[in-house]
Amino acid sequence: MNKAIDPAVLAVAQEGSAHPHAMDAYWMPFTANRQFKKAPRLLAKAKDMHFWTPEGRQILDGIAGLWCVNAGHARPKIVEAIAAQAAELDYAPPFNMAHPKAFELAERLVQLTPAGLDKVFFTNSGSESVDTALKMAIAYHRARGEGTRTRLIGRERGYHGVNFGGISVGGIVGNRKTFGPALGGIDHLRHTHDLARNAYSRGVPSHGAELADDLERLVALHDASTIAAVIVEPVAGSTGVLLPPQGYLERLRAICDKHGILLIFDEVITGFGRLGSPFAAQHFGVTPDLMTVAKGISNGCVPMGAVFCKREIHDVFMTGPEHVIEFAHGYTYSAHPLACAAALGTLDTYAEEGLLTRAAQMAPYFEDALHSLKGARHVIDVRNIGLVGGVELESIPGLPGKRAFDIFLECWQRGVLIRTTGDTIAFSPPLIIEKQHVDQLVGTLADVLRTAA
Ligand code: PXG
Repeated sequence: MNKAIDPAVLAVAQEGSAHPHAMDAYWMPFTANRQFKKAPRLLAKAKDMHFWTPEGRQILDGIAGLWCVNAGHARPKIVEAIAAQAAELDYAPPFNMAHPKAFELAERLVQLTPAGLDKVFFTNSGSESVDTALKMAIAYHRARGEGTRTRLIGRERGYHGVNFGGISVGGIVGNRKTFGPALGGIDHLRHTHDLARNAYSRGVPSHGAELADDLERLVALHDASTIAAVIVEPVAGSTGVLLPPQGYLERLRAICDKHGILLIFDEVITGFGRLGSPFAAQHFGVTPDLMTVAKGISNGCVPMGAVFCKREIHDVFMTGPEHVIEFAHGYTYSAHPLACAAALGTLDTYAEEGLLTRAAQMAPYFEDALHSLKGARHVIDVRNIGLVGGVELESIPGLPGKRAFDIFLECWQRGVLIRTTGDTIAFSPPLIIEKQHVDQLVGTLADVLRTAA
């Protein structure tokens, strides 16, 4: 049937672009769309520690984009690598085929991981890495003859992305409210956030290692023979910068070992230098069996994620007939050439500038600056580790999240980009940050808090 063509559509088709200010079509992710479109915050350009708006206003990036631009914006090695790759080999199918940079990147990556984590499977996001790791864990147990081990254990207040596996092991009440029960056969450890005992800890808090014993409770309830894996963020980022109590991760590791349960660290935020070591596993001296990453692997420039696993886990899959696909999983864009090029440029930049350990040098200054906010209006806790900071505010009764979001808007007006989660303000700046940037980030927040409702 012929439909009359809308003249506006025709104009777009002929001119090749929509009206530059049209905002109707784009349904924005994790955004209050109607509020945003009434007062848009647009970013037009970025370099090193800064964004610029289309009007040319400079914004200091206090959150590395979204916890991902660890080397800072528009770094030359990365930009050049992506451009050259796009011209040379834009795409290569990753199933039954490969391109050289995928192997080169994998070899480079496993030199950075804790000893033993020397196999890597590529994905395109943190959410995909999480679902990949969960599937790998279940398939591993089945391949070694323990097919009853299918249960997955997450933790309250955990964030593991937005896919069905990730929201199932995650501990976000809104996901269960909105999207239904998701996967069955899941249980959760208690979260470790304890303001009464641990407020204003510098670095990891002293109290709460015993919360790892919650895993023993779940083993007693479900039996170890039904449990495949436990997944936790070594430091929970997007649910409010929650640090592991001293000794907690060690205890979790020991209980997993005792019961043959795989331990998965979700290092999507903590990976690639955020805490001052390449990975949180090294920072805490606890090695998981599987480790999920994304974000900083490619400096946020081209989407990429990965799952690292122990050689023993990988090898269990490599036992059947050689012509059979060992792990029936993967994505059209796994090890995409542009992502591999971006990641190689990123690793070069990290290495040349010592960025994977730079957070350790900057941490004391960052910690002192953040803790100067103790006593500021509305502040009820300050948390920090490496180059991650959390400033928790007392909520406005009945309006959770509103106080922090209003402060986010005011900081934006004053040229500083922060992130809020509930009523916690999060900092996670590019690892190239200098002291004067720390002063500006914390100073702006201190000024805004003075007059905040
Ligand atoms: N695991 C963890 C620990 C994450 O932090 C994901 C998985 C999912 O990654 P993708 O690439 O699928 O988004 C994340 C993502 C925030 C915020 O506001 C944090 C994330 C994503 C969006 C917002 O702190 N982390």
